[in-house]
Amino acid sequence: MAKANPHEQLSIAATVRSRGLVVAAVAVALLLQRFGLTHAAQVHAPAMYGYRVVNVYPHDPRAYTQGLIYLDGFLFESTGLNGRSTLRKVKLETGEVIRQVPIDSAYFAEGLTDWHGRLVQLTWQSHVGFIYDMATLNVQRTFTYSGEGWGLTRDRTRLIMSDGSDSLRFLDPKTLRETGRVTVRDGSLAIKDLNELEYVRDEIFANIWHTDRIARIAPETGRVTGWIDLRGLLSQVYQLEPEAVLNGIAYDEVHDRLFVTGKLWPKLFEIRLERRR
Ligand SMILES: [Ca+2]
Repeated sequence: MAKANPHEQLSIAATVRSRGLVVAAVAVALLLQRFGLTHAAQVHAPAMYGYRVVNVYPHDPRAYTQGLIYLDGFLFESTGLNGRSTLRKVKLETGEVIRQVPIDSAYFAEGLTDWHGRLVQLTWQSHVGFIYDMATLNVQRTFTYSGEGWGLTRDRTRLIMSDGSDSLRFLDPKTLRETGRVTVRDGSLAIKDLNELEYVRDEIFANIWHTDRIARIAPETGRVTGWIDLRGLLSQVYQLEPEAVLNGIAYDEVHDRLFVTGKLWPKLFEIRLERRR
């Protein structure tokens, strides 16, 4: 083996030190970049949720569910299709329809929510909504709005409405006039086809039409904070009809129970969300 002279040894040592510094600098840069990206991803990426079934209840398989809420032991449900649209009061445990109001075949009923002893119901393309007395289910009055009516829910001061687009509108509960709107985004991606809605502990839950997914949305910004994946909830045997899709979310605020069903589904599920990431 040839022995390197002192100059060569110094040169080799300098090269090694120099390469070492470059490698260290690159490593630090990569780490910083990776940490930065990961940190950014953690801040912006929605959380993912699966589910666990807690209870299963009967649901009328002829009910083309377009609006669903829970209040004091009962579900209130709005069903769609022209000539088959209804407003109904349903006993949760048995699925028994306690009271039902048929809706003129000119209308295709859609979203439903409650407001201080009243029920508010949208229609799809008629630009007309109905307000009912919750105790009797008698119509008290109607109101109008522009565009299509899809889902409806409320927070403590406003009604919140979807119209099939990527927007959620806020309505004054007394005048039914629009007071503002947000656009729903997952990162930079617009989320359209927002359908049945439910306000759940300071978030808006929205069924995405023709999917088994529910978006969790921050009301003030429209940002999607989480996705709930409900695939496999109902056997596909019951979903041969292409429109028999997930569409119905109701929340029991008193007992923290979350219910979901779909159009023409024979079952209604109480579920618990399970965080995946
Ligand atoms: Ca609902």
